[in-house]
Amino acid sequence: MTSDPSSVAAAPTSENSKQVVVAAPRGYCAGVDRAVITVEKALDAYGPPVYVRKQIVHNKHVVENLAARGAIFVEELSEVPEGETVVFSAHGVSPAVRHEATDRQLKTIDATCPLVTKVHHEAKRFARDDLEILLIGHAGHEEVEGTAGEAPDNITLVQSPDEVAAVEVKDPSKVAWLSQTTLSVDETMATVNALREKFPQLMDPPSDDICYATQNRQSAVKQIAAHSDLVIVVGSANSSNSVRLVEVALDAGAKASYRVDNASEIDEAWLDGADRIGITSGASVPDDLVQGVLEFLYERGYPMATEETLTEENLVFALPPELRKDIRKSAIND
Ligand code: 10D
Ligand code: SF4
Repeated sequence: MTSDPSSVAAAPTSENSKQVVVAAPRGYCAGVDRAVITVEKALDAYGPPVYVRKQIVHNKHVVENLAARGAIFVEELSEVPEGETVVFSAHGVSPAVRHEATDRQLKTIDATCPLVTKVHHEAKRFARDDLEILLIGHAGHEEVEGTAGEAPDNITLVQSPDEVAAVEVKDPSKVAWLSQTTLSVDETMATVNALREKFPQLMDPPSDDICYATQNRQSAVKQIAAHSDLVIVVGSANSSNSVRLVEVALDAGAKASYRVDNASEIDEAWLDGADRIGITSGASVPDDLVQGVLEFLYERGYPMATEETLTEENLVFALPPELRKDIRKSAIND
C-alpha cells in the first residue's frame, strides 16, 4: 500500500463493493494550527518547561506530544511557579484569569483563537450597550467560561432549544444572543428560533459566532453521511466540535457513527455490514490519526479512500505578537 491511503482515488469495483470516503475540510483549523505552533515555538524560544493553562486544544495526542517536548499542562494558574511563562489555550480565558496572571507576575502568551476573541469583543460591546446576553453553549466548556467571564452580570447560558422555555430576562426589548464557536449549526439555529419566538426583539451577533471551520466540517460530513453505513469521526471525547460531527452525521442519515481518538479504538463489530464508510476529524485532530484509520480499514479489505472536498480553506493566523517579538529578539541575540 502507499503511505497515504487517502491519496489514491479508487472507485469501488464489482469484486469489492466497499468504499471509503474521507471528508474535506477536516482536521486542523487555523486557530488550532496557530495554538499548537505557539507552544512549539515557545518551547524553542524559552526552553522547557513552558506551562500551558488547560489543554492547548482538546486532543489527547496533541497534548501528549507537547508534554513529551517539555510543555506542562495545568488546570489553574496557581500551579504555575511565579515568574514562569504560561500559554493560554486556544479556547480563551476570562479577564479574571488574566488578572490572576498579572498578580502572580507570570509571563503570558495568549493562544486564544482570534475567532474566539471576536466573540469576547461582541460580549463586551453588548454589555456596554446594557443588553442582556443569551449565550448559547455548553456549561463547563472552557470557551464558555472565558466568554461568560467578560460580562458575568449580563450573560445567561442557554444550552439547547429545550432550555428556552425557562429563560427569563429583565427587559425583552434589550436582549441579544451569542454562541460558542463549535456548536451544531442546526441545533443553534433551532435555539435561536425558539429564543426569537419568545423575545421578538432579540438582537443577532454582528457576524456568525460558529466559526468557518466548524461550519465547513459539519457541511462536509453531511455530504458523505447520507451515503454511509458508518461514519468514523476522529477526535477526543472533550472536543466539542468533534462530538458534534457524530451528531451531525447521524442527523444527516449515516446508519451509524462513532468517535475514536485513533484507529486502536475502532470496534471491529462496527464494520459488520458496513460497506460504505465515511471518515472525518475534528478541528483539533492531526491528520496522521486519520491516516491511521484509513490504514486500519485497508488492512481489513477496504479499498483506498476517495476524498470528497466541499471547499478549500486557506485561512492562516499570525502567531501571538508577544511570542513573535521574543522570537525576533532571540534571533538577533543568536
Ligand atoms: O472543544 P472544542 O471543539 O471547542 O475544542 P477543540 O480544541 O477540539 O477544537 C478547537 C476549537 C477551539 C479552540 C474553540 F474555538
Ligand atoms: Fe478558531 Fe474555529 Fe478553530 Fe475554534 S474551531 S480554534 S474558533 S478556527
